[in-house]
Amino acid sequence: MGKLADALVALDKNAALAATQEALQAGTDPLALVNEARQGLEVVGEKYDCGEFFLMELMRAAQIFQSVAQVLTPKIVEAHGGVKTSGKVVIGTVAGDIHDLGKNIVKILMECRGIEVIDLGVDVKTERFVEAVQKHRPQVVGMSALLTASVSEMKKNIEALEAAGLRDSVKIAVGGGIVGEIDNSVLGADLATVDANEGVRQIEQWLTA
Ligand code: B12
Repeated sequence: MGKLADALVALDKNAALAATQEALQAGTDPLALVNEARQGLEVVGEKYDCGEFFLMELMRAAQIFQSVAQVLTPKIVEAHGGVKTSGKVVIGTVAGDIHDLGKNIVKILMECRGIEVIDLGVDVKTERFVEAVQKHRPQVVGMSALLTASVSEMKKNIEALEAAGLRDSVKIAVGGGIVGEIDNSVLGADLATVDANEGVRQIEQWLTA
């Protein structure tokens, strides 16, 4: 792991910000730093899982990530904002799940490339996804999920879109930690990824096809 990931695991905000600045000055792509920070948070999660860290530490790590993301946001816009794609995406973290750090990065990345993003926030119930698709008529629906329990919510949302006759009008992209641990054929999404850049590249292809 790099210095940024190490600093996150050490819950050291100053070291995380210093490592971020140092890497940016050395020309590192800001999205590579998001990935590195994500790796650090995975270790934080493992420490929480095995009882070495508690909720307090999880929250501290999330705060540090947010401070780092504040520094990275303008750099992401600078480095990845060149292309202008038109289209609309509805995105949200599924019901019962309040993790949004990853979703917010995906949102920034889409917005800086000209995509209109309707962000439903966190803990988004199935009906709200369906209503938003009916109201805004997006080409793409994005769902973020990090909890094991969220897998069934994603499935439920896709089935509800199908039942409402809306499934064929949208492409569905799912992301977030738990997505890396499941077989997408269970969900039937058009794309499942834990890489924001890959996700947004595919979404752009859909929007320009
Ligand atoms: C930070 C964190 C928190 C923070 C969240 C702050 C916030 N505003 O999001 C806080 C402290 C609030 C929190 C709370 C909880 N957490 Co938590 N948390 C984490 C942690 C450490 C990091 C998650 C994270 O933000 N990663 C960084 C981001 C950038 O990564 P990402 O979300 O994967 O996003 C990237 C990609 O996936 C992709 N992406 C994301 N979304 C989308 C969407 C689309 C469409 C696309 C294309 C791509 C995409 O792009 C992003 C950038 O590359 C994880 C550990 C882990 N392994 O993930 C645990 C973890 C997810 N949490 C866990 C748990 C258990 C909880 C709590 C239940 C704890 C508790 N007892 O209260 C609560 C849940 C509350 C709830 N109802 O949701 C468990 C989940 C276990 C499970 N499998 O169910 C984990 C895995 C920790 C662990 N190992 O035990 N948590």
